[in-house]
Amino acid sequence: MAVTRTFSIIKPDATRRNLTGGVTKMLEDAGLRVVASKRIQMTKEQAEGFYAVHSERPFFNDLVSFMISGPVVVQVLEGEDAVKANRDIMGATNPADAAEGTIRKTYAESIEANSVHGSDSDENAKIEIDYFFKPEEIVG
Ligand code: IDP
Ligand code: MG
Repeated sequence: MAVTRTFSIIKPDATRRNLTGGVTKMLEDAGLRVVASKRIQMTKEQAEGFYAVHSERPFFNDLVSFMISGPVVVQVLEGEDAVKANRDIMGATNPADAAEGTIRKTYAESIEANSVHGSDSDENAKIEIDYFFKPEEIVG
């Protein structure tokens, strides 16, 4: 298995509840290393662009509003098969379906306010990392 990178967001419901450290600890305990991190307030345009793949979904406008409702922490994570490792520790999209010990089971408020984002493929990880980070901001 190769060491790869994935992209993570600690969402506004988690930053609001002072869970940046708690979420990051769970990521690190799962074997992922934070190689880039910044706390930002996303603009509406940034959030719409990031979630463009979901633009036809009924929850799109609410999702964009939620993602700009407070600061987020965008991160690049590195580790063995990072996309899968991150998805595994995140848990299912809906916290009601998420396994015990996952971030969403532990912290998420709802299917929308579910505390974390994680890339779903190596290809999308690269696109998402490039959307938020310059190469020199990533220090492995
Ligand atoms: P994922 O974050 O587990 O990859 P996606 O299907 O890619 O899930 O959805 C992106 C985000 O959109 C979710 O993390 C969640 O915040 C929101 N979302 C997904 N499905 C729903 C829904 O049915 N209602 C409200 N928000 C949703
Ligand atoms: Mg997704």
